Amino acid sequence: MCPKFKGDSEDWLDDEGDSVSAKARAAARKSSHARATPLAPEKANAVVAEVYPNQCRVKLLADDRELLCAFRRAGVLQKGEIRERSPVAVGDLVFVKELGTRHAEMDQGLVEGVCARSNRLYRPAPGREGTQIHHVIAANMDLVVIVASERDPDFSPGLVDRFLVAAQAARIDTLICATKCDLWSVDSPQRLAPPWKLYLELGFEIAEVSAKRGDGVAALRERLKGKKALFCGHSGVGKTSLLRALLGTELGRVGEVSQATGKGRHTTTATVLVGGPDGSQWMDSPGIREFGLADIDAEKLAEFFPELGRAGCAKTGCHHEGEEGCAAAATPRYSSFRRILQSLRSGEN
Ligand SMILES: Nc1nc2c(ncn2[C@@H]2O[C@H](COP(=O)(O)OP(=O)(O)O)[C@@H](O)[C@H]2O)c(=O)[nH]1
Ligand SMILES: [Mg+2]
Ligand SMILES: [Zn+2]
Repeated sequence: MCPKFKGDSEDWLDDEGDSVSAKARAAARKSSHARATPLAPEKANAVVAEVYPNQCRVKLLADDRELLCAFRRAGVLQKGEIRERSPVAVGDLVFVKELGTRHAEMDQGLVEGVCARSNRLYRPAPGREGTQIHHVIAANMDLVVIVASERDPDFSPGLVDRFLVAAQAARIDTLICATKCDLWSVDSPQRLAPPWKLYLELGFEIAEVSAKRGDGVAALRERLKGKKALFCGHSGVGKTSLLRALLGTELGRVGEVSQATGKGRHTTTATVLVGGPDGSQWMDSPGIREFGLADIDAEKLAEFFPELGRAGCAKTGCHHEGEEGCAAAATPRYSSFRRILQSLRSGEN
């Protein structure tokens, strides 16, 4: 038996054919939603490495072998009010069956079930007919590596704070990676300079690296060993270069596999699990502008900015929202806080 590998639709549910009425499709979707039950994580035999329309590439946990898989509908549809754009996301643990056939130079398989996740990060995306769907960037992470450069491109504090809030809200550890340190002036100890000084003082972990010169790469490799880590940040900050430096030559394979399936484009527009030593699962992502913060209650946002509370006005019941005499207004991340708060209130997320 060979799975049907279908076209280029962005939405895997779009493949149901025009002859079926919209009503019937909706009913089918509803009933299949009700059927799906996530598997226990110990049932997994593979991890999702890359997602294409209607299929995905997985790595078998036993021997790292890769399979190109289609989805068994009943096995992958998940419960939930907001649909996800794909039936699986990179980092998902899955149970797959090998089919004993080959396509585009890869052995084929079928995803029969998806395991319950420990966490996920997603981006809200527009669905059909004005609905909202979730585009899951990655699932099951131990660590979010927030990659940022001081210049080329310039440091973007708002983006780093957004990533920090989203990861902390999803209860995932964070590491800020200060890249391109070869561009810093040799004479000044830049580690203690802004913007890094601020984050160090707030208690965040910072790794200083240069993919180009190799500074900090061995220490970072050690820190990330065995971890499921998502690399994220503004495009151009050096995520892919850093992963290449951490992995040596292994990263070259990513593009090749994608070309084989005719989906080369996707390596730059979606997350890819690139592997790593000793069972590490390192994931490269495209330049993500934001993670979904929709699950965060606006009233609770200040918890992710503990320095606001420490500024001295909280005792008086101040919400740090522009009140007269608010001491928190002088803290460095105050404008980030206000901007994120505003976007939560306006429902932009
Ligand atoms: N000077 C310097 N340039 C770097 C370094 N790392 C990456 N770059 C350059 O920054 C640009 C963007 O790198 P890339 O890895 O594609 O960034 P990504 O978009 O975050 O994946 C490329 O031109 C790289 O050569 C570094 O450590 N030092
Ligand atoms: Mg990149
Ligand atoms: Zn205040």
